[in-house]
Amino acid sequence: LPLLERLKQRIIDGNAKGLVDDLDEALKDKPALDIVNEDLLAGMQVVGDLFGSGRMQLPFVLQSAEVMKTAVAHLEPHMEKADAAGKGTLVLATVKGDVHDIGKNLVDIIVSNNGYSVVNLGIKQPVQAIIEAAENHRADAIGMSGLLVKSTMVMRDNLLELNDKGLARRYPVMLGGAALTRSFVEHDLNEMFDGEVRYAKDAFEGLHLMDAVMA
Ligand code: B1M
Repeated sequence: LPLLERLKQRIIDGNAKGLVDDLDEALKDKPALDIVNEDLLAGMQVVGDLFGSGRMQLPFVLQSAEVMKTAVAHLEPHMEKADAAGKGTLVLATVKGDVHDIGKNLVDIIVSNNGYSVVNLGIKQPVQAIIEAAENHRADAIGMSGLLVKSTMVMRDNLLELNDKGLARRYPVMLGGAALTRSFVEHDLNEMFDGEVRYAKDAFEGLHLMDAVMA
């Protein structure tokens, strides 16, 4: 297979052997971020489709995810970074009951490479931990990620908790993850939230939302 096709296939096959050499080769002609967005994510998309249709079993999905993580970790130092740090602080977490963190970690990379501090709490985070971190770090915004359909309800409950605690106006919230839609977040959820909640379709939109919050 040609190099970039091979990288995509490595994600699908969960095959890390020779991965680093291929990535280094690809970096000669293509920016690190484009390799992630165009080639590696295309592989992950196929994995999702195969898994969703019952043609791939979970252990293989896990292997693909591991290769994806290894690849992103290798590419990360090659990504462009803004000089100015300290533009603002984002507390970021995958919500309670959800282990998916590849997308969240991409958001961390993109947002922190562009001058923000990101407090990345990890996966399966209860709302109490998210609020505590936001208060302790004097966050400018809260970001929640979740890929499961049930996580969309957890996010809704988390927003209600922010309402109850009187913190909704203090923290703008951004939500991302494959099970969400823009209209669900910006219409349905916004309606019941006392503050402002926005949807980010990808990590770049997450960055733009941070820029808007700090403007
Ligand atoms: Co899971 N899984 N999984 N899985 N998994 C999905 C989400 C699923 C859609 C697959 C499918 O059926 N087609 C399905 C959910 C179905 C549903 O809820 N209706 C599913 C399922 C069912 C499950 C389990 C329940 C399976 C089981 O145990 N029987 C289980 C759940 C465990 C749990 O959470 N409690 C499970 C487990 C796993 C693995 C552990 C094997 C692995 C995760 C490994 C890891 O993350 N460390 C995994 C994977 C890899 C997937 C798929 C295949 C790929 C997800 C991914 O990493 N995509 C996924 C299929 C899919 O999404 N199509 C699937 C790449 C990533 C970059 O994209 O996270 O969407 P994404 O992030 C994007 C945007 O969404 C956005 O930016 C990123 C791009 O720039 N974004 C944000 C995300 N968060 C954001 C936050 C922001 C802003 C933007 O601001 C805060």
